[in-house]
Amino acid sequence: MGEDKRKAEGSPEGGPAKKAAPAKSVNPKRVRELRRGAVDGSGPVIYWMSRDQRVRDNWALIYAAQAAAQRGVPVAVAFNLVTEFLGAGARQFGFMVRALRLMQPKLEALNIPFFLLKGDPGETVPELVKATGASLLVTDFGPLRLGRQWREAVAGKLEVPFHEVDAHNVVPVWVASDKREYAARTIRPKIHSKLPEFLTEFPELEPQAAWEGAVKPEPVDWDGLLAEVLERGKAVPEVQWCQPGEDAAMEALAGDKGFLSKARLARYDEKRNDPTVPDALSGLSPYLHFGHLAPQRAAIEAAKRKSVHKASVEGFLEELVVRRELADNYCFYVENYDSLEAAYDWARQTLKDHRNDKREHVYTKAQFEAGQTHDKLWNAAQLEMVHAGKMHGFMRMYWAKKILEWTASPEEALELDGRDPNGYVGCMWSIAGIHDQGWAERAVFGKIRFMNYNGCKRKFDIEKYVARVDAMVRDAKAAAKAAKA
Ligand code: FO1
Repeated sequence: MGEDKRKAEGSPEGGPAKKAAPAKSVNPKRVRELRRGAVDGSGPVIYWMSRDQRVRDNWALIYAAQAAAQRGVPVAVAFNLVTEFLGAGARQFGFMVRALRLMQPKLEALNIPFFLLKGDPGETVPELVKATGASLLVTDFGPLRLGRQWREAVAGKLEVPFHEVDAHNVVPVWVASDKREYAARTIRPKIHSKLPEFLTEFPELEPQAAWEGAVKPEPVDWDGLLAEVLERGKAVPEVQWCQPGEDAAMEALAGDKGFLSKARLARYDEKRNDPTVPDALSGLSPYLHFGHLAPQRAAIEAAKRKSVHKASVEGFLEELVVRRELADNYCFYVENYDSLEAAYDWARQTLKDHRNDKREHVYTKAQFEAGQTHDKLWNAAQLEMVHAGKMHGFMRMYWAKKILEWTASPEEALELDGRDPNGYVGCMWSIAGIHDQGWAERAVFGKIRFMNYNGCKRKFDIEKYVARVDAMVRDAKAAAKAAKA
């Protein structure tokens, strides 16, 4: 999150390990047994990919490949496409399926067949394990409820061992801390102390033993599949500014115009809370969310530039590692992470005390969605989200705070979208004080930290931001019209 949060909690000292030593094998602390048992038999290993949709820098795939190599058996990757995922539509499914399509030949070049499954993973994954006679199922870890339910359903139907690998966090979530952490200041030293062990270079994947199983993947009709997913929630179309896949992700990180290029990294420290400077931010969120980029790769590459851009690199690593992993910690240890019940007592009490305060403005969900409030700054943030598929990090905080202010109840304000631990934590920080502290009491917000228009005005040029979004919306509409014609 933004500068305000950091100021409240003190700025990070130090940083991750300066030098990333290459790891030969996967640290066993990254792995948990979801279904126990000895791995035996000559069946292949299957990696059910879900959160970490990439070939390179993927501890779950490396683990599956190593387990296979130890016994001289082949390894395959399976991805299960669901019909519904937490309100995702054409924009998200399109991005994801396009990247899967780019990934398939990369896997095949390593002799790793790719199975695209469709439907309920609780059915399709155990069926594949059975049909291929697999001796081990591996998956990647994610803290969200839905993914956990999928894994539980799969584990309940298996007769072979099932291992989960945290391929997303630099320090595996269960190693970083064994409990819900109160705030960044409590998890930060725990993460930093474990970085020398975990922030290591990834080994490269070697070509695998040839797949000799009788069950071979069916060819994927990618065009058909894409057409199918683009029908979902098509009112929100795909975005053009962000190309899917792991190569595009590496380019966005370390390419000539990437985030770690000199000019951009130099801007990050001073300008990341100024929404009028769009490319001061990393722009890596979609790649991190879909696992096209390993946060650990981003951390390794950023750390290499620390001697030149110390403040920017430290600030980025704080967001990328400490804040991101705090979000996973929260969703992992808090059952009802998306409900007000997850707030601390002080926050619940203060919201209760102010439940009946008069709201100066109350908007419906439709008014919010269409960006039709009285506040041009808020509307611009909303329209940036709708048309560009992203919202500046600083504006996210303002956006969520105002929803708390302008809805009838905090429960209603929480009905925001989020398909990522970061999204849930962002909303819960803004509305329910998660990972924050109490502030001076005021109407509606109670002791929840307040943000207002005038505060933004002091920080950046609101007119410039609104004009930038207006121009972007005009371009996006013109492009959509041209695409239809
Ligand atoms: N993961 C899957 O394994 N299958 C899907 O069909 C799928 C769709 C999807 C759509 C939008 C989105 O934002 C993420 C999506 N994911 C999907 C990835 C998902 O974030 C992770 O699998 C989570 O870890 C599951 O809880």
